[in-house]
Amino acid sequence: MHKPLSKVSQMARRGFLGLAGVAALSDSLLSRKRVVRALLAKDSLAENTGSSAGSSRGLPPLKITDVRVIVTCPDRNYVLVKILTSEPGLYGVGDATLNGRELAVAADLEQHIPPLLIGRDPEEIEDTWQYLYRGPYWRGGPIQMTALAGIDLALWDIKGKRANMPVYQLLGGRTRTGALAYTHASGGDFAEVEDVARRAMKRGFKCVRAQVAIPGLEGTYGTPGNKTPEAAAGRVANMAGLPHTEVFEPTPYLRVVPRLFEYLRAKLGPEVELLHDCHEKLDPIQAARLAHDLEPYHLFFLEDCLRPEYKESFRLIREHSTTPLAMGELFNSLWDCVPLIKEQLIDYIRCDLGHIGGITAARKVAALAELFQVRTAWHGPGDIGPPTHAANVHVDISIANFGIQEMVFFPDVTREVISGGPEFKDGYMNVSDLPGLGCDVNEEAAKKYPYRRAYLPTARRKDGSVQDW
Ligand code: CS2
Ligand code: MG
Repeated sequence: MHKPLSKVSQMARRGFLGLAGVAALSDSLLSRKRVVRALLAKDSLAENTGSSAGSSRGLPPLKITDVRVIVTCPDRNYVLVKILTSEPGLYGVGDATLNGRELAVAADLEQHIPPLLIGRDPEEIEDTWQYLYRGPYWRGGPIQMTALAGIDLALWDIKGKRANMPVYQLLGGRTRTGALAYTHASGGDFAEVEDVARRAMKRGFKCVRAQVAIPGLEGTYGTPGNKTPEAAAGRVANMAGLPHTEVFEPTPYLRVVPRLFEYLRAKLGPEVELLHDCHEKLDPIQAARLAHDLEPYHLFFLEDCLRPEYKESFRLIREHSTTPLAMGELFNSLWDCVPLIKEQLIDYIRCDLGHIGGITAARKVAALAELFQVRTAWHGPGDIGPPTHAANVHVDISIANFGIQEMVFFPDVTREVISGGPEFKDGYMNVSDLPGLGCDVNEEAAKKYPYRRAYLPTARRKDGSVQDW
């Protein structure tokens, strides 16, 4: 039976419990303070070191005050990020467009990322990159890396504006007067490809990527659909915001493509640089055969012969051909690039800055590639926005191992919403000397063009089985 305590010991116990309570309370307060301090630490590493990037130039510490996501569809869907700061009028613009999954990236940028960024010092780009890449624990993948890329581009834009320098100057300054560019020449037949290529050459292009429709196959990547009922059905599917399915068979493709380049070399001569995108369609031995059969036509590079999951199989292509190889637009992580670069199984790394984590990631890929004499050929199609194209060129003109830059011309309706971006002249691309990336977004204009659901095409073999598009 429990002996009742004397008055004194009851008071002593109450005192002790009180003390213990206070200690616990202060302890939890302490730990809570510690938590809050840790949380606040996100404010900026700088504050903890007493030197922020700004303070060294007598500027007040800078904080991110808002992350705005703009989803718009002038000619096609784009997802843009605008990071606002505590300095009135100072903001950064980034691009986070992932074709066919735009809203998934927008949700990440609207729901999950802002609470992690607001209050941080936007000048701490590398720390923010590491925090957003490793912080979520679940890392990588096209959705997160596209969202991270959008943030990264906007932060480099802010740093350039605050330093009153174009981003390429922050990256070490110019290594070249411009970035050699290539554009697309696609056609329903050889003559049409020749015609489009000639027009591009007249426009100043020294390098042209050639893609041709394969007779008997409904829709081949990179070519205008032909006039068959299936093609019409495909266009209807698109209008309904559903993926259109093309049909692909390797045999006719492997027969026709070498003949296309034989034809183009005969018509266009030896000077023009020619490229081709296999678009991840072939099995290893088919890719080895194609690379071998294309050797006589001296391609600048043959792109994405294999699916990104099969890096090992590039060895087989190397064993059978000296055609230069490019790979990488489907890579979402720096680490995806390592084996192909380290073993020099490719000659051009073709990452998409918009899907691998932005400028911070790209300059690391470029640095690794330089060590193994692999050159860059960043992805530059029409379904990533002008800010990513600008970032491509800022990196291109500030690295030693630049190779070539894919480019497209954006229609006026897109330029109404997203201004700036790299310019093309006499075969080369360049960026302006405006501070930052040199792009801006017109939010009012963006509102005029609401998002429209759309998908990339898919592909199947004639036996109905799934094939890479
Ligand atoms: C292509 C792209 O330009 C290229 O190299 O691979 O156009 C690609 O098909 C699209 O970006 C897919 O979204
Ligand atoms: Mg490609």
